[in-house]
Amino acid sequence: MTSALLDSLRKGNRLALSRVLSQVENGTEAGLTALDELFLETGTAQKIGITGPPGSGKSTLVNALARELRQRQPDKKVAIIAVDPSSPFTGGALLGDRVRMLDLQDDKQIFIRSMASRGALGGLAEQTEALSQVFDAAGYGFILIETVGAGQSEVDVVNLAHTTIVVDTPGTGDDIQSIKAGILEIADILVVNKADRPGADQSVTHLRNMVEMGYARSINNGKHHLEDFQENSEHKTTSAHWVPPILKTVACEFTGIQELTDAILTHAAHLRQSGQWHAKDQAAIRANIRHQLIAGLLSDFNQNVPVEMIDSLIEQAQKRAISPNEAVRVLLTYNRNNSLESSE
Ligand SMILES: Nc1nc2c(ncn2[C@@H]2O[C@H](COP(=O)(O)OP(=O)(O)OP(=O)(O)O)[C@@H](O)[C@H]2O)c(=O)[nH]1
Ligand SMILES: [Mg+2]
Repeated sequence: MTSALLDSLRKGNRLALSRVLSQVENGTEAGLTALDELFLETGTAQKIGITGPPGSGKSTLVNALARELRQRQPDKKVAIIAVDPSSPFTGGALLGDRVRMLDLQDDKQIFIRSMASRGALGGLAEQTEALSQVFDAAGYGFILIETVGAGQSEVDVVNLAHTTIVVDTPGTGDDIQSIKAGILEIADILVVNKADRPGADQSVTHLRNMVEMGYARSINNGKHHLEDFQENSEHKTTSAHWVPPILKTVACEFTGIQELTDAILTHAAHLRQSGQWHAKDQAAIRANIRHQLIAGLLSDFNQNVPVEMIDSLIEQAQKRAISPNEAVRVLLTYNRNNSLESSE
């Protein structure tokens, strides 16, 4: 039955796709089996992460990009994943101001999916990756992933992308520095959206200075981004030869969208030519396995070891009756013995 569903998905049936996405998101047996099968058919889609502060116009941009990408490459389908951990409702329906992307619904080669839950596969990043795999196997050539740039989990989400777009707006003031400190490093393309507002050019200049400073710093440290990437395969970084372009857009008026699309396609070509497409792909798979393994081990541990035992050992260490090391050794030994017993 599942394989009939998957065949239907492969043939482009949207209902089948929707059902498989739900199965995967809910972590059902059927969903996990589907992923096992579908993963083998992935590896062609360009995953594009769009992150930035709340209300900066990410959805509007994604909306415009989806349209432009469809026009440029009509043979490719476009998937949109809106990662919204704060709201259980589609596209944050609680906020009336938000763009709901309804005007994309007439194009049957565009598929929009919201994702609010962490799901069975671990964190948001793993969940996003799982949905991406389904879209990739279903023949979607572009996968746009929108996430609010707020914390580490969002950074993890965009780390899975081939191309990361960081969106900002004019006049965010001095705090721009702190917002951008971590997030600039993951940007392949920087966008100053709402460029119809005053201060857009200053924001561009500011961002350019910061990008150049960051680039200089990475060279002064004797490290190129590429080396960072190889050293720490879990972290996606921009390449040694890719300097992130900084673009102005007015997403709601479709201004600057062509240039942004150019940058996205150029970045993909750059990744392929430099071998980084492959490297990123391999690194993402490694990271995915590691994260799931850690989550799985932790879950096994929590099943094997009573929480009272953990609490009691913590308490003893807090009283300095035993060392933290010893507490951990006792717990790991207990876990090991217990899992041996249960598997016998
Ligand atoms: N003036 C102006 N308004 C814009 C522009 N782009 C988007 N907006 C408006 O900004 C508001 C927020 O846009 P969204 O696309 O929902 O922003 P978002 O970043 O997706 O918001 P969250 O998902 O809630 O973080 C909407 O009212 C948009 O119409 C722009 O370029 N200029
Ligand atoms: Mg949005």
